Amino acid sequence: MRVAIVGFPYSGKTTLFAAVSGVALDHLRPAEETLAAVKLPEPRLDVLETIFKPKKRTAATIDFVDLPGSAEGESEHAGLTRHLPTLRQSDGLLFVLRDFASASVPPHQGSVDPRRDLTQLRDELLLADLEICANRIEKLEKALTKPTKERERHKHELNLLGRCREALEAERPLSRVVQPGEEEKLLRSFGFLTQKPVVVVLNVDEERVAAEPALRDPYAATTIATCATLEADLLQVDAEDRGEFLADYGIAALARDRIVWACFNALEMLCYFTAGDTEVRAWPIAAGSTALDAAAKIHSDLARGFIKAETVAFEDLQAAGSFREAKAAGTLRQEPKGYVVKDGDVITIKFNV
Ligand SMILES: Nc1nc2c(ncn2[C@@H]2O[C@H](COP(=O)(O)OP(=O)(O)O)[C@@H](O)[C@H]2O)c(=O)[nH]1
Ligand SMILES: [Mg+2]
Repeated sequence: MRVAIVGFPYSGKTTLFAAVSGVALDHLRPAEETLAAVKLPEPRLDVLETIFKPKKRTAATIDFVDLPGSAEGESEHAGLTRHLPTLRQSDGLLFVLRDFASASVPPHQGSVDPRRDLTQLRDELLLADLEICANRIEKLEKALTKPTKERERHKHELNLLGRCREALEAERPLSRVVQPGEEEKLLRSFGFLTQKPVVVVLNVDEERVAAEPALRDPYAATTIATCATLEADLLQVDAEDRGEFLADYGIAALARDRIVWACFNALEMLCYFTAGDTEVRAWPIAAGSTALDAAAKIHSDLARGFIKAETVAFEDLQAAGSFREAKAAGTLRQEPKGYVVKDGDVITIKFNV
């Protein structure tokens, strides 16, 4: 799973990337595409650690990508266009909107206006999708003038893309048009940008970090206000001393965890766990996945020889204190291949190969 950070120059993308990834800013090269695997903050793993006392703890991760800004003399539009392939290959987008004043850092188009920037950013993505859509429609129409074996399939695709084009022309992102399942699968190879889930970060002045975001993107899963420089600075402060600083700004915690979780949730993922005395581990999986999918994620042998999934909800395991006690309490269930995994399930796959 990969989330790409998108925004206009000097909106604070690289600073936010540092705050989210924990990579110190002076180690970053803003001129290069940078990727970091960020651990999903997971208090439930702490509890599993106390129960199982394992040798190893493995958190789920999401990859975040920071893109370089426009090159010298290159327009913002051209700079963004250059990165479109990376964006298309990402599963989600994190928009950074500038909402801080700074005499030394020039804002996009000469003024701080996050609402305008959001519209412009969305327009760029809509246009990029429209271009791909139109090109493909043209090809399909041409193909349909000849009798081919794929005629029915092409007609179907043309119909869907026609709807997509209509939506894009009306400035509606494809996430609002495309049905999950078959349609979504058909369009996946295009890497449409407006089909991707979005989390918006409003990068505000330090003085306003405690306030509710002054703007909400109706098409985004979540909008979070934070101050990227403050986040990045405070991350470098020892956790014990951090509380005092946070209190000075009127906030209880860094926004970092919320941002990472917002991205994870926007991607429609959930976590199940495996637990034992060698390892406790969180496994990210797409919502709607089955016990068999969960087994396959761990190892192909587990899927091949799948017998059953011994499953207990995290809360029930916590209350019971062990698998044995959960079994005695009747909260440990035997689930078949087709069982739809729930967030927080602690699963032991029984298998035979
Ligand atoms: N005052 C203030 N400055 C910021 C904030 N976020 C980023 N900056 C500054 O804005 C400049 C551009 O930030 P950077 O993260 O490189 O932006 P990018 O071009 O979007 O990657 C840097 O000098 C940052 O220190 C913020 O929240 N408040
Ligand atoms: Mg940057």
